[in-house]
Amino acid sequence: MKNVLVIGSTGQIGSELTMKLRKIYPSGNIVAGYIKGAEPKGELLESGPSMEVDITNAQQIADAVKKYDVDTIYNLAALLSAVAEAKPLLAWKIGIGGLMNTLEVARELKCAVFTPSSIGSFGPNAPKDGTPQDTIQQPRTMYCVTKVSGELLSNYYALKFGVDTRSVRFPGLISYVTPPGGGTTDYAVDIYYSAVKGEKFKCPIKPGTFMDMMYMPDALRAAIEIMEADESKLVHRNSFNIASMSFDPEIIYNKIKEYVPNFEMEFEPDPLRQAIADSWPNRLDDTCARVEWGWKPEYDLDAMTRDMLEKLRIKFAK
Ligand code: VAH
Repeated sequence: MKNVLVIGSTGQIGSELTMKLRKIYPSGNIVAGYIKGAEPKGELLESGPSMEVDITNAQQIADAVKKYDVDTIYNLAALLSAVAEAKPLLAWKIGIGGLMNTLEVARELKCAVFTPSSIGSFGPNAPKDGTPQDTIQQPRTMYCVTKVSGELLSNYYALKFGVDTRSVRFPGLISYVTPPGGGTTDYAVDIYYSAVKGEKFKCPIKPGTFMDMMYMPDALRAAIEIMEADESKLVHRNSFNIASMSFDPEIIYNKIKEYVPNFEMEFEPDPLRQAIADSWPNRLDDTCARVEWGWKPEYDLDAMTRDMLEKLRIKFAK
C-alpha cells in the first residue's frame, strides 16, 4: 500500500484508520474521503489530503483514485445496524450500491479494496458459540443483509475480475476518539463515557447478552495487516472472522467498577437493539485469520478498560 483512499474517513473507524495509515506511510497519499456535512477537521484535515467522496457517486470515487494514484481503497461507508433498520433503502444504497461503485472503480483502475463485514453477517440460525468461518449466514436485518451481500459481491469481483478484495468481520468496536452512531454494540462505548462522567449508566442491552467486542487499536491493526498479508496464503477473502473478547453488560460493568467503585448501572432494554443482539453470535472462531495471515489480538477487557478510562479522563479534562 502507498496511496490509499479512505471512504468514510470521519466515522468511528475511518477517523482513526486514516491517521494510523498516515503514520505508517508518511511518504504516501492517504486521502480522507468525506461527505458534505461530515468534513474532516483538526489534525485529520491538516495532516494529509482530503476530498469529497460520496460512495453513492462513482465519479467522485474515480476522480479521487486518479488524482492521487490510489492503489488501495478502504470502504468504511455504512449505516450501522440500528439506524439501518429505520432507513433500510438508504442502508442498501450506501452499503451495496456504494460497494458496487467502489468495486467497479477498483476493477477499472486496478485498486485493492477493503470493505469490513461484521459479526452481524451471521443470523439467528448460525452456531452461537465458536461461530465457524464458513457457516450458514441468514441475517434478518438490513445492515446485516448488506454485510453478507457485500461479502458475496466482493468475492465475486475477486473471482470474476481479479480485484484484490479483502475483509474482516468486525466485532463491536470500542474507541474513545470518535463515538459510534446507531449501532447495537454502542452500549459498550457509552458505558465508559458514563463512568468517566460520574453518571449512572442506562444499559439498553439485557444481562446475559454476549457479543464479540474489540478495542479499536486491535481493529485498526487487523484492517491493515489483512491488506498487507501475502495474498498467496489466503484461502479466504471476504470475510475473515476475527475475535478478541466476548462479554455481556454485567461483565464490562463489573470490570469498570474495579476502577470506578461508585459506578452504577441499571437496565433499560431497547427492544430493537436487543432483538438485533439476540440474533448475533456470542463468540466467533477466528482460527482461519490466525492461520492464514497471523491475526492475534493484543487487548483484553482489563487492558481496554484501563486505556479507555485513562484516555476519556484526558479527553474530558481539556
Ligand atoms: C453495530 N457497531 O453495532 C456495529 C457493528 C458488530 C457491531 O456492526 O451495528
